[in-house]
Amino acid sequence: MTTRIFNTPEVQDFLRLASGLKQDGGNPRTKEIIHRILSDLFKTIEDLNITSDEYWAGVAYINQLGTRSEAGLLSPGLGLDRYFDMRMDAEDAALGVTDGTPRTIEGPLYVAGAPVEQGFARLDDGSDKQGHTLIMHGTVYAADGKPVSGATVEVWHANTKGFYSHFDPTGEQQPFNMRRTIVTDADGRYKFQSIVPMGYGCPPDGPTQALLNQLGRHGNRPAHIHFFVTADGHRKLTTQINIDGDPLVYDDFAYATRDGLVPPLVEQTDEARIKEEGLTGPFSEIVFDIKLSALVNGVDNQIVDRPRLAA
Ligand code: MBD
Ligand code: FE
Repeated sequence: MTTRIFNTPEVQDFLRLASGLKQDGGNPRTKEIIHRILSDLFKTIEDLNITSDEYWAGVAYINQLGTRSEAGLLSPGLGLDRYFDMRMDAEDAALGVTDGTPRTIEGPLYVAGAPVEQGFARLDDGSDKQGHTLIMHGTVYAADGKPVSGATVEVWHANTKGFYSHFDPTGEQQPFNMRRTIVTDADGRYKFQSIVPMGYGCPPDGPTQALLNQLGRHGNRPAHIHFFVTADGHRKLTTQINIDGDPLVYDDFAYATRDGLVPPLVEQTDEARIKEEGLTGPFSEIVFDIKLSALVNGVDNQIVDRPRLAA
């Protein structure tokens, strides 16, 4: 079928009608966005000759995404989260903001309300018997290069099955396992003990993985640790570090790997070092300093407000 109707006055008028643009009331921004997306969709249907069967499969797919709460998972999988980061990076470049630890995506698995600790925290509760001890620490620096005392370092990561507390399909983890908020000490330092996480995989029977399969793509992330870092006078940093050596470090389905975010993972076997940390056996160590960026004209011009789980 080669019928082309998209550019007719009738269809263009219909798009304005369906988007509420022909009447008062409602929200002008919503109307603008819906008009654009609906127009692009109508045009796509015409250009690609989308069949009714394909269209209704898509409608059912959206329902499945909702039922499984996977919209926030498909989003990074299709690179949209990364695209928002690219746009913020470009905005920074245009403003001449170049310093600071690189941002990377938040992902869908943050939970607000983790226990707050001063300077040091133990993140895991010892229940993951496959876990290899991890010690990670560093200094949070201000935009002027000075250490920041009292900065807030929120950390969250997965266990050795790649599962996060509050989202663990096995139900095995206690609330806030491997989630803490650490306040930097007088010298701007944070430190935690946990276990080395393993990579995350999309639920194999879920709609995100189903679409990735259609694209011939995998749905796995390299092992990583998430951070939000906040301090007075600075923009909130959203970032992650990858566990060096993970085979997927440069093959992340969520495209979150960035230069500067793959610190070395050093295996410590020296008895004195083990004792110094109060441990009983070898451990992995990551040293990672964080540099924040200053507010822009007194405000955090890139703060992201999104619905987040709070427990
Ligand atoms: C994750 O742990 C994650 O960080 C992202 C971005 C997507 C899925 C799972
Ligand atoms: Fe994650």
